[in-house]
Amino acid sequence: MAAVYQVGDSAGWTSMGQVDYQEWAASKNFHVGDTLVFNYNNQFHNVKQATQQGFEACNATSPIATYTNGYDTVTLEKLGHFYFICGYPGHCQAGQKIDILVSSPTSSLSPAPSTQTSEPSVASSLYFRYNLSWILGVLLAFCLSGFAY
Ligand SMILES: [Cu+2]
Repeated sequence: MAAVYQVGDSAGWTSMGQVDYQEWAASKNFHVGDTLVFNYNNQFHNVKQATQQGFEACNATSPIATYTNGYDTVTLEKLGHFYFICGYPGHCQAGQKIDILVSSPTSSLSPAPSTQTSEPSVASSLYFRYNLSWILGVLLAFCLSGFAY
């Protein structure tokens, strides 16, 4: 299933320092076919897809692609790193840069078995509790009927 991610969530694509884009990217699992949305005021920002060198040096002079609409969608069409920086002076240096790592779906499958194994144990404990209350109910009924006679 392809996902759509708004970069920086509600803060969007900004240089004001509210968003740690490395932390934001690290909290996600990006896959081929997912879409990034860069939401920003295009009077103050833009989006430049950069090389690794351009990303590290905050150099936007030879971008792979440039987006300036203010509501730009970028589809992650292949595995590997996608580097984006803001081309306005000082913004990349202020932290308006993001390294998106697109990984293969197999790497995201490893955490899945742990959640699957935890679910039946919850279900069985609920089943056990239900059974226990039923047994207690029967015992109580026996006691009460014993008193009645
Ligand atoms: Cu900017």
